[in-house]
Amino acid sequence: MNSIVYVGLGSNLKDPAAQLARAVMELSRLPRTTLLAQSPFYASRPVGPQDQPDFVNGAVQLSTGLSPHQLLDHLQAIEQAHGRERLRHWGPRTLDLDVLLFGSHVINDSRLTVPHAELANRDFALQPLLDLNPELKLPDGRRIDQLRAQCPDNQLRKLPPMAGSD
Ligand code: A4P
Ligand code: MG
Repeated sequence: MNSIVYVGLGSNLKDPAAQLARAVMELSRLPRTTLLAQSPFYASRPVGPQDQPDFVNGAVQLSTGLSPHQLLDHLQAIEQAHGRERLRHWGPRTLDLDVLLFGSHVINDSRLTVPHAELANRDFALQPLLDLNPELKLPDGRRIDQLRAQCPDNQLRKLPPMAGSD
């Protein structure tokens, strides 16, 4: 049976909005997966080291028959194809793809923490989730809109839709 999954996208190098737009297309082509919806993109101040460019962030809602770890393998392959190098924790990156929510699964193993460990602290992840589903909740019942109201402010700015996207 398929699961409804939310994947967060982030980039702050090499034309970030274009990196995200390309990644959305690549996610829509994953095996056993359908792209259900795409959030607007937001510019945001970096969380972590400040000596790096602002980020562009967004999220997608997928329906997938992949397992969480199969999905992570695909996300990491897409990151690699975008020239991602793991240089510095929370440092600049051409593309970061995070599993924010995977149905109502709770996962804590060496490769995956789901819901994403920092989700509740990040407006640039919570706001796109709200855009996709205003009723969304964490597996423990906490509402995404309430977490959004309480989390630190990273000066989100909604970007205009990219030419050619809908
Ligand atoms: N991993 C564990 N759980 C997950 C998950 N739910 N989704 C593991 C994806 N991966 C998950 O990730 C390291 C490992 O996390 C992976 O090998 C996977 O097995 P990484 O992306 O290679 O490494 P990282 O940069 O050291 O850490 P991480 O945790 O991905 O960084 P974050 O938390 O994504 O933060 N500021 C703004 N405004 N916008 C941003 O998008 N992003 C970061 C990066 C920092 N500041 C930011 C933003
Ligand atoms: Mg990551």
